[in-house]
Amino acid sequence: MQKTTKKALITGITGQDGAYLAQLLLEKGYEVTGTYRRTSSVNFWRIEELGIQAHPNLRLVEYDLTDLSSSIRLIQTAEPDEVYNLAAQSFVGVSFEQPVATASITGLGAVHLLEAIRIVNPKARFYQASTSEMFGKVQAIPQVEDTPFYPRSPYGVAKLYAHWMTVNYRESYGIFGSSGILFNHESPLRGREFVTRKITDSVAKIVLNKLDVLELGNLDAKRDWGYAKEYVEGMWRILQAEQPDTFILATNRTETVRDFVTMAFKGAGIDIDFTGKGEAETGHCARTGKLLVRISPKFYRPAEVELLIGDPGKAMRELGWAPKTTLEQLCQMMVEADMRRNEQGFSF
Ligand code: NDP
Ligand code: GDR
Repeated sequence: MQKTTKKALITGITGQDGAYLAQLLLEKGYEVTGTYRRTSSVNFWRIEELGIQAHPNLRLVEYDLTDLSSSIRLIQTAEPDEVYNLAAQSFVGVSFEQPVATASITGLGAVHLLEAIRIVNPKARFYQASTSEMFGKVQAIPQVEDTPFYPRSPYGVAKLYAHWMTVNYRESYGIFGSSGILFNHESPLRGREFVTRKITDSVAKIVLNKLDVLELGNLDAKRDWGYAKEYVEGMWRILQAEQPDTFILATNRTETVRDFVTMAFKGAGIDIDFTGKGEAETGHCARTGKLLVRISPKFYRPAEVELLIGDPGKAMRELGWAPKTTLEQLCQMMVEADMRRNEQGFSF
């Protein structure tokens, strides 16, 4: 592989995508500056698990996206050729509880970086982590780049603001600002509050007798789930394009949360039967009849995104990007990783 001498800045390196993207860019020869938040205890388990924490070309810096002057200093000191803005309050459920903080971090935060780029280093290329949540109450199936947006959560609204500001800086100032509208992507490094990882970690705990029952919210929601490691490669391709633009990354397959639960238990050798409807629905072991899944209203959201399915045709044609890992393979990979972690007595 031809090595580059470029410099990249990744905000949110402690998150799922930040860790995988850092790994990819380091492999390509980039000098990477990755930002993390000041917290009482550091949160480097993902970059440790990938074995890149002590990489000589990786520099970790403290940064809060809500602070404009820090954003300016960050662009000054990192001198990036490419900026990947992955930092966000990214949990949809929490955004209903913390709409103002979500607007500030997930929405305005992106503008702090765009302003810093405009003022300090207007040649830097900027990637904004946009989301299928902007389609929300979907206006077309499958969703494509020009499907009208209709966000259904404070998170989706904040991301839509950041998305349009990226387009606006592109059109107003000629900034190379691109936006990847990424559909859900998962991996063993996914945070445990998101539904796929919650399911695979709970399945592992149930098999190992560390948990009795998995409690979930809406099992009918349908998502287009892909593999995060492939999606960060798509992010990189988006910034290598000749022109700044907006691209969807998705698999064009949608399944319910219930399907993912069934798949995860199957991956651990357990067949599950569902009975009942709505809040009364339960899932039982097909062999023993033991209760394994029940519904808890606390996991329902005030407004739900019922169905997402994305058409990645534009990214396939123009960037040569394509998803490869099937949902079955992804789910199996996550179940096996969580079995291993729980057997070893730790699980992040
Ligand atoms: P994660 O939640 O795993 O990571 C988010 C990162 O943002 C973490 O490093 C977090 O730090 C950091 N962060 C949060 N608040 C701040 C702040 N105020 N200042 C600086 N950093 C902050 O998200 P993912 O890796 O899954 O997603 C990456 C991006 O892509 C996010 O913007 C997300 O909204 C977006 N996205 C994700 C999709 C997915 O399916 N994964 C799909 C579409 C878009 P800490 O570790 O300290 O919390
Ligand atoms: P999402 O992901 O909201 O799509 O946002 P999440 O995994 O949180 O929810 C997916 C669907 O599952 C339903 N659900 C539950 N969700 C959680 N978290 N916990 C539960 O117990 C549960 N039960 C049912 C939800 O209602 C929802 O319909 C993710 C994030 O990564 C965003 O940052 C990103 O932008 C989008 O994906 C694309």
